[in-house]
Amino acid sequence: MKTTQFSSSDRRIGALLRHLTAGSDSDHLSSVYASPTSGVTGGSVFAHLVQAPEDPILGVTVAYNKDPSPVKLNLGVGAYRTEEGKPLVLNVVRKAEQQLINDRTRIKEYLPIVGLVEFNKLSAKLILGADSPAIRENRITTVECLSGTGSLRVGGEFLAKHYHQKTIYITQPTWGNHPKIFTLAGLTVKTYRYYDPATRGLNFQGLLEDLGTAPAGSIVLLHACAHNPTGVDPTIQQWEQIRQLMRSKGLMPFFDSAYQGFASGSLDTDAKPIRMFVADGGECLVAQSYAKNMGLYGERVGALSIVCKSADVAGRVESQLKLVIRPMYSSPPIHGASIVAVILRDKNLFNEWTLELKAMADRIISMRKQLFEALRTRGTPGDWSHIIKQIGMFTFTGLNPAQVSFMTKEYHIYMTSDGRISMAGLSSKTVPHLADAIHAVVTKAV
Ligand code: PLA
Repeated sequence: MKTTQFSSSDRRIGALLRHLTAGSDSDHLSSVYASPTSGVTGGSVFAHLVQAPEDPILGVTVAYNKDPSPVKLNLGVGAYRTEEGKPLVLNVVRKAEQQLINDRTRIKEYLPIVGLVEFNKLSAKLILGADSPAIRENRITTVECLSGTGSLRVGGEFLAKHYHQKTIYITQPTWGNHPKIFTLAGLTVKTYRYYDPATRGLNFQGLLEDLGTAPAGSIVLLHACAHNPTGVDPTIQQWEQIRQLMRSKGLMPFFDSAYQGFASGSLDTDAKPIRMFVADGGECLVAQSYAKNMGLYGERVGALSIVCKSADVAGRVESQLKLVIRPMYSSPPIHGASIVAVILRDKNLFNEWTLELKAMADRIISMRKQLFEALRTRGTPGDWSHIIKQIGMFTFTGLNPAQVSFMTKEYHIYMTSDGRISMAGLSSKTVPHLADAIHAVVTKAV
């Protein structure tokens, strides 16, 4: 056991205390204050901690914010920006918030553990379709969670506690937070082949082989659309083959739907792969996020749905989900879910939302075309057609970490070190700057 050493400053503080508390039991007090665990005078009990690295994605914004350059450009985090480079609050969101503010009957009581019940119902309908057999047969449970991340974490912990297989297969590569979320949830994380750097497309053969050899019952994480970071999605025919293979081996699908509407501009088209799996009557999990498609990033609003075989099972699953949620954060926040519910329940607002969503998706697609054209005009060596072929928020450029770091240093362009750029962060004004940087870096052979 370590003995307590009194430093000279400890002694000085002890003397001061004796002076201030003259006549009381000051010796007792001074020893309490000098205790190494008190944190007042001794060394910190956290002194052994090393400085943790910044998050590979969110840390890009930290570095960007420190850069004083007027031409700096943040293409790191997947956050939508307007042509003026500004964050966007959707018009329908403003209208919904106004409605909420005008309603004087609204209160701020705790939500139930499962969140806002109307939001949950509407979210299930949005992702599975209004005519979904699972909804009709009442064999689905949906709980409001803290955006996509929270939904994945709650789903992961639920599976770790109650599902017979503890291994989850994630795509290689994937969103950097996936392995951390599922490992901390108590699952074992393995990868399956997904992206082929040579073709900058899907390694479909590798995917089928890896899922084909995964132990029966394993959990498989599937990006519903707009795969992050590659922007490469299977075709509908390929999804059908994946579905057949997974169902034949009893693999459990866990969909991450963080970009519904952002890939094609249509909410229904982007949800198709999920609906194919639900239509076959099998079970699956779906994590939904409203961060991107409603621009509700900071509201942290999302949902976890578990499609079961019967209403009876779904009810018991929900009871167990509550046991996962209650000690984690007790119950979810009310504001974001209320905004979503107002928009999804009102036909006019819903239609207006789909138009705004389509406009965001179209702007991203137009950025792809502009960047591709800008590189072509510059005669930049290499095949850049993947910029227009890839889908969703990101382009996986193929630039290596040294090239990325050159572009950051010389051009003040910030992106993740794997060469992923957020197309949603670009505008017509900034495309030439990015194209100049890419041209320079590939012709300089960094
Ligand atoms: N799943 C995928 C595939 C994602 O890309 C993201 C966000 C999430 C889930 C979680 O989003 P949410 O919790 O905010 O709903 N990915 C971002 C942001 C956009 C991030 O890293 O947190 C990204 O830049 O990759």
